[in-house]
Amino acid sequence: MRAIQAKATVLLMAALLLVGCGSGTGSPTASPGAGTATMGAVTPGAPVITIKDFGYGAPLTVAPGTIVTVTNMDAAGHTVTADQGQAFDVDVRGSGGTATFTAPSSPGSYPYFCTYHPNMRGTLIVK
Ligand SMILES: [Cu+2]
Repeated sequence: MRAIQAKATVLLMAALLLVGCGSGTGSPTASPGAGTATMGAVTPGAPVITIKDFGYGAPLTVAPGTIVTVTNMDAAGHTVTADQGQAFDVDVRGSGGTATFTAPSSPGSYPYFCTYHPNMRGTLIVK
């Protein structure tokens, strides 16, 4: 009888340990998730143009005067240069380089290109 009870106790403790480990692994995973959600709420204020494979991606729509961050995932350097006027013009180093510029204050559609690779074209929409 005692041997069976001891076994049962060991099994119970093992089960508790497993549960403890399970919840221990679960909660740290949940906490960063909540943190990411909080950061996600901040992200809309910091729009990003990601340059990849010599492309700017889909047109980005921002409010007038917004600070736009440009991230360049290519090895080559690129620029984000407005077609007209000097609305914006930034040089972004390759391999994860970043730069920021301020979106124009007047609403409109602002096509831009890369001065190194003029076939690269994108559009910033301000409204
Ligand atoms: Cu380029």
